[in-house]
Amino acid sequence: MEARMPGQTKIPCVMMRGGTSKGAYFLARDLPADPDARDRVLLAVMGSPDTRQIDGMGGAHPLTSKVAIIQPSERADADVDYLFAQVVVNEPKVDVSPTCGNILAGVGPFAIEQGLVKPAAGETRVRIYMVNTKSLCTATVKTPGGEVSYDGETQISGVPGTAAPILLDFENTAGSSCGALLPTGKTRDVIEGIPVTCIDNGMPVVVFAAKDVGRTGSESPAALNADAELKARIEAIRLKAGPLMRLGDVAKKVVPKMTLVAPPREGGAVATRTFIPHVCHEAIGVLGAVSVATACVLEGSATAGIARVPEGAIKVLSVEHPIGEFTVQLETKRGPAGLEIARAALLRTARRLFDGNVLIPRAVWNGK
Ligand code: NQM
Repeated sequence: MEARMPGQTKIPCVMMRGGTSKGAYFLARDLPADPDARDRVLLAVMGSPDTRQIDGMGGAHPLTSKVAIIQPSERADADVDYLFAQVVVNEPKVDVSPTCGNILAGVGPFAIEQGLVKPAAGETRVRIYMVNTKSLCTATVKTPGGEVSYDGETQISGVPGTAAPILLDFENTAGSSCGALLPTGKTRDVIEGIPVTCIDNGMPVVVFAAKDVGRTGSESPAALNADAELKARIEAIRLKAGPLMRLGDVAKKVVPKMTLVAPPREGGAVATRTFIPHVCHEAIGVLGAVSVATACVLEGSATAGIARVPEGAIKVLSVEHPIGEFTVQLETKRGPAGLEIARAALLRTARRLFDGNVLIPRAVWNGK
């Protein structure tokens, strides 16, 4: 429970790096139960709305303005429930429509260290119910001697050094937010004159060829962020794609994400540049990468003639992005409606960075 400070309410909080993102992790019981009050508190935690988030903990970028809310699960197939919240940097908005696979990487260690999951000797499997998308992930966390270990030899693009691997194993992510893997019913649509694949294998993404919008797909995120003409064009496609993807009006939502694809340059399966959705990602999101990799394996998608797809039922695809690559393993099978994705697995790392309390001005929440 929260304690009082003169003029402020104190909330237990852990800051973690999860994959290539960073955020505040809370136990659900420490936050207001009412969603409106909770969102006001989360805006105050991060210091939004403000481009610099100077009066809060946020890092002034979508990838460092994220929140995980964890509680023991009442489901038989899960240990903990994980609700993700994207705190928008420069608007008074908190979006719980998507999940986040990077912040997810910290959920297993957090659940063990907060005593919600009993660690095993060696490694501990934490079954996580992702509340936003109503889907399941099993995280395997290194726990030598029954304690979370963050040390290890796994390197992921976008994070300096190496750390202990956290295996994320996703089941049935197809249609997580949109109700179907291909929510428009087609592998390829044309929106605003551009051939696109609207796909949701854990994250709603609109995939289209960089060359179709007059770009190479090798531009830097800084160049793309400065490209007002491209951003306006992408937003026009996104606003039309939202209702077609059964997401309704997406003007105030952070989904779908928008991914430009180009032929691989580093020996991978495909090169990408992803808008999330108004800022270009320095890398690519976890479930964003799973959805893009899935588009690559579907015949006739917007990646046809661009992506290099390996043979076999288990496909390992290296999704190239501005600062490296993201390896996704997809287990495919033939179903009545064509190729289906049974499972997606990938490796991330995480680290507990700070363990303490955040302080919320009394005017925002008086702790009741
Ligand atoms: O797609 C960024 C990130 C993400 C989300 C975004 C993510 C995912 O890099 O699962 O990880 O797409 O907004 O954290």
